[in-house]
Amino acid sequence: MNVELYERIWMWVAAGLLALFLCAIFVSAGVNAIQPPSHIETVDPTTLATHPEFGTPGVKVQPDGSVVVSVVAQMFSFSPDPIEVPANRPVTFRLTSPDVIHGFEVVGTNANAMVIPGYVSQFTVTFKNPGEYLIGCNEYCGTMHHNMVGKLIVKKESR
Ligand SMILES: [Cu+2]
Repeated sequence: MNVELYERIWMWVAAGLLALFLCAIFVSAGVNAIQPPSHIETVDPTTLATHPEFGTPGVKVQPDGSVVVSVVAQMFSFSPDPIEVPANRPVTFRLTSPDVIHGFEVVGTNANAMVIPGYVSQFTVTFKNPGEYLIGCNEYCGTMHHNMVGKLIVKKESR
C-alpha cells in the first residue's frame, strides 16, 4: 500500500500528539497525586436522622488530634453551619445527603466533593490560611439551589 509522504508525516504528527497528551495526563496525575475515589461507604439515606454519626453532624476531634467533620447536605442547607475547624491540621470531611445529589465546595480551596444520597463522600484537607470561607453547593439540587450556601471558619490554632 502506497501512502503519500505528506499523509505519512501527518499520521506520525497525530500519533505523536496523542502520545504527548497521554503523557501529560499521566505525568500531571502523578505530580498532583490525582486519584480516583477509593472510599466506598454506604449509608441509608432514609434513616439519617437516627444515624449514630450523621444524626448529630458536627466537628469531632479524634484522640490523635485529627479533626473529622460530619456534614449532612440537604435541600437547601448544610448542617452544621457554620463549620469551625483549626488551621494547619488535617481535617477529614465526611459528607452525605438524605435527599438529592448536592455539591460541597469550599470556595478558593481544593476542598470539593459531590454529595450523593446513600453514600459517604470523604476527603481530607489541611487549611493553611485562617479566615472565613464560603461553602457552596455546585450541583443543581432544586428551586432554591442558588441559596444553598454555608460558612467555614478556619481558626488560627492557639498553642
Ligand atoms: Cu444545590
